[in-house]
Amino acid sequence: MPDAHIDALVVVPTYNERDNLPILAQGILAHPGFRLLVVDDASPDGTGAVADALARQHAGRVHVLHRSGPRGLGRSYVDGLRRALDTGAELIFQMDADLSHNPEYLPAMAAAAAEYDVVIGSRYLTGVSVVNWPLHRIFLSAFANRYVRTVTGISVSDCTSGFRCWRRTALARLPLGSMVSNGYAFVVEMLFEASRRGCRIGEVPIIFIERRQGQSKVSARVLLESLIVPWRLKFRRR
Ligand SMILES: Nc1nc2c(ncn2[C@@H]2O[C@H](COP(=O)(O)OP(=O)(O)OP(=O)(O)O)[C@@H](O)[C@H]2O)c(=O)[nH]1
Ligand SMILES: [Mg+2]
Repeated sequence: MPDAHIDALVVVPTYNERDNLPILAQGILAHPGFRLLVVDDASPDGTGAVADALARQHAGRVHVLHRSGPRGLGRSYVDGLRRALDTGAELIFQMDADLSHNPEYLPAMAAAAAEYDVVIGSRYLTGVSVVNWPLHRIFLSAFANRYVRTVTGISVSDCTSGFRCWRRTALARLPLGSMVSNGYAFVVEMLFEASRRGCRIGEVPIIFIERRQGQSKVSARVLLESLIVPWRLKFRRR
């Protein structure tokens, strides 16, 4: 049964996701008690204007944060999560805009947050649940997870998943002002900080679908950062 008392805000960073965003928004807003915060990095394809139109159409349920200056997934999350905490939402979600993360999982993740401080939408809880990934991509992701777990000691089956639900109290304890990752490694850094603060980390199985439209933004630079950040975390002072 859907919980009528859910107060959740889903933070979605976007860069060139014009065609995906309206579909995602519809899926999120289908759940009572869920709001959406789009964090757009001045996308050249006009995603920001699409987000503004959604905000007008769904006043009070869709919000937009327009960023300027250096772009980045980590930077966008810092700004978006801070704004989310300011709104007073009880549950704060992170998810990708490219339809890889199905909004149908939102209620199950919210329900699990009754027992955990952070709930991860996990691809590796029951084998490997990814659709449309070539074999080399599966190996790369499996390697990345093992690498991060080994170096940092985080004991979660999917520590690189960007689909998460935070209790606001847990999120508020993270040092958002002193994170070192600008790109993709940011999700790992968040989990590391949560883990060493004693947050209870839960996982809910999801099936991950590879993006069908729009372009990946994974660059060599962001990949390199993902290799280095786990070591920085390991040797970071308490
Ligand atoms: N605001 C903002 N969002 C970004 C940036 N880079 C990526 N994103 C968003 O972050 C999410 C994940 O990016 P993707 O390009 O899908 O990365 P990925 O899922 O690892 O790669 P794919 O397999 O190609 O989908 C998407 O919603 C992107 O639009 C950025 O620099 N700024
Ligand atoms: Mg993606």
